[in-house]
Amino acid sequence: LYFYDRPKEPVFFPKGNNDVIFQIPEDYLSSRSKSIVNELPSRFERVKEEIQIRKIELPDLSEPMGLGKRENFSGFIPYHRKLAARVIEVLMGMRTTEDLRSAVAYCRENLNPLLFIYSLSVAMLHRPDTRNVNIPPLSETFPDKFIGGGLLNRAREEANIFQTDGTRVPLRLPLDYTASDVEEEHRVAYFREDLGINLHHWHWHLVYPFDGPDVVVRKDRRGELFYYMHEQIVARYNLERFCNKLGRVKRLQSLYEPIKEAYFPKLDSFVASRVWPPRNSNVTLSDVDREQEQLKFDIQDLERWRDRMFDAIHRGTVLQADGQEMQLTEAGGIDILGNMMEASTISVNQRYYGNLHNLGHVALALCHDPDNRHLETFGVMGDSATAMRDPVFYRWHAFVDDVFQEHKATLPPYTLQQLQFDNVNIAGFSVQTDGSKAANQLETTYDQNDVNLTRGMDFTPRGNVFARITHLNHKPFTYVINVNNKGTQRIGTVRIFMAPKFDERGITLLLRDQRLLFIELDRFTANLKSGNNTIQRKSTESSVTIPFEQTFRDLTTNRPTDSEGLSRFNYCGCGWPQHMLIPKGTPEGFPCELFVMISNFNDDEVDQAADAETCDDASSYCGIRNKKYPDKRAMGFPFDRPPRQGANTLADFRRNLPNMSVIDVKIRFTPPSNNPNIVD
Ligand code: CUO
Repeated sequence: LYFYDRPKEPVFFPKGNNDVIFQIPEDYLSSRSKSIVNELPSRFERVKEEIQIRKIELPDLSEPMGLGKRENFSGFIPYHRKLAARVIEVLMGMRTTEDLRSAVAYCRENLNPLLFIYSLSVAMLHRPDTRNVNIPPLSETFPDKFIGGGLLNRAREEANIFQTDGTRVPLRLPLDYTASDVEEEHRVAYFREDLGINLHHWHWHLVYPFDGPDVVVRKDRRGELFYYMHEQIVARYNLERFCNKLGRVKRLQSLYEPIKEAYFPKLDSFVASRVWPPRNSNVTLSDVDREQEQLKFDIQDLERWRDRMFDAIHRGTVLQADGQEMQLTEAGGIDILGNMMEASTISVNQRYYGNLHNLGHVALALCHDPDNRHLETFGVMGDSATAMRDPVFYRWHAFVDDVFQEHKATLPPYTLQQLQFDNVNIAGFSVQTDGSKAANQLETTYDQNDVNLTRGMDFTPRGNVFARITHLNHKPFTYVINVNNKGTQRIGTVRIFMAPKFDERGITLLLRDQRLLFIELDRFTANLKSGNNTIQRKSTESSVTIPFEQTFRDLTTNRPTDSEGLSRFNYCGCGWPQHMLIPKGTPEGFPCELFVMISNFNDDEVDQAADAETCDDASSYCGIRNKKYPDKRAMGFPFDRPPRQGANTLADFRRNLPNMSVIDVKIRFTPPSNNPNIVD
């Protein structure tokens, strides 16, 4: 984990607050390091621990070393992906942990720091000897990707200011710093720029990298999860938009039209030593031709790939590289399309179906300098850690989702038989916010919490520096579900979703549209004994989210560990942040419908070895580490397909299905002015 500390510095600099140093073989050092390593006696003064790095025979890494240390790195760029895949392959191939440590020391010293951290993280997540080690959140390693508004410069300037108890005053990051309210898109900036949401997205793409050895890329239903996780992001964004009197996000349909939405990220980039480039209003996309990143493609290529995907969807088959057709089946079609769209290296026929989603990110990220004439690097859309900040991310993913929905519309609607659970009736359903008198009311507000910047930045004198972040949050709540089981004891899967009741004009939503706005809140199994059952489930237990503490506290260093230094808890970094589970709502109470369904676990169960290695805090959007996705049904079931004939509304949909229930809920937002805990 010390390798994650201040990744821009030479590897032999002191690490952590304990001033640990690595003793590195001379041969591993870059020429720059060799010239200074012996001239820095001060680095030894405070040293408490030395870690010896053994020299080993290393495979050739000259290709990845070709990416300059001060250049930018993007997983969306095929050339960069190839470089990372090579590093991942080398790190995955190290036979022992000691060899791995040696290879990592070499890489850390000689590779571009962004490429290094990305590749190291993917390898750590996938190697049997390191996958239970919690990698530090990227916000600590590279706070510059998450915290803007000049706060990091202030942190440096104020590093000498201490309070009487010896700690530093946390630096407040204002909630509003990227635009003014003249820009209506800014109303949902609290969502787009949320630290936890961006960390989730970065982590998701680490768990599901585009390229690398098979064990890293080839995962159960990864294409489907690419579709589902991003579909949920768009749905969640639309809910936030409704709460802020904005219409649904418009898909980026025509790639030649000016893009109305501008974005000025105001993030400083430590590595490229410049700010992230902004995008003005009404910019159009251009063909990309940049030698630096070995990028050359036309906007027309994107359109051609899109048309070919639509063609495959309408024909129901895809063309494989060998010319054979492959069926887009009811169960597996979406997975094929997800891999094809993304595109990962397991795409069925990348030569023909191309690299639509990734290169869309790249075209958008480089629209300010498509031929590199200004020597500018890419914008936030080019990095999975920053892409969700930009309004155009959602327009692009609304387009991507539209392609998937075209496929979903070709599938037969679920029949009553597929939706029912014999003799299981939901007799009562409610939700109760802790400490609130009102029933079926969810309560949100802004909160403040701290993020430690010390791992990513060097401060003199030493000691923690915190950024105080203002973010949306909700009060914990509990679902109460009364279930009457007229049959024998059985197991059910409880599925909880929420959607707005009305559209942006205040008209009751038809299920055809509402189904695309349902956000998953939880999914869990429940034992149903014969007779009456009361199920109580807390919001903090959600299968969608990771615990709050994971976003805002440095768990990797403050957590009890076993004798090998491994975490005793099974937190996994991937997961929607708990504090963003519930949309913002409105002061008067934003009306939603809360839906619960219990399906027969016999139909949902997935065959898999019940070994101890799980990391399933947030399996709904992230799957389970090294295991199959834990639910056999299509992701998003029962709303992933258009409803059956005649089921125009949610009420029609659940008619004759007593294993479902719907209640009206309100999301009430308390503005920060009424919250004494918030200081701006
Ligand atoms: Cu996650 Cu477009 O895939 O960003």
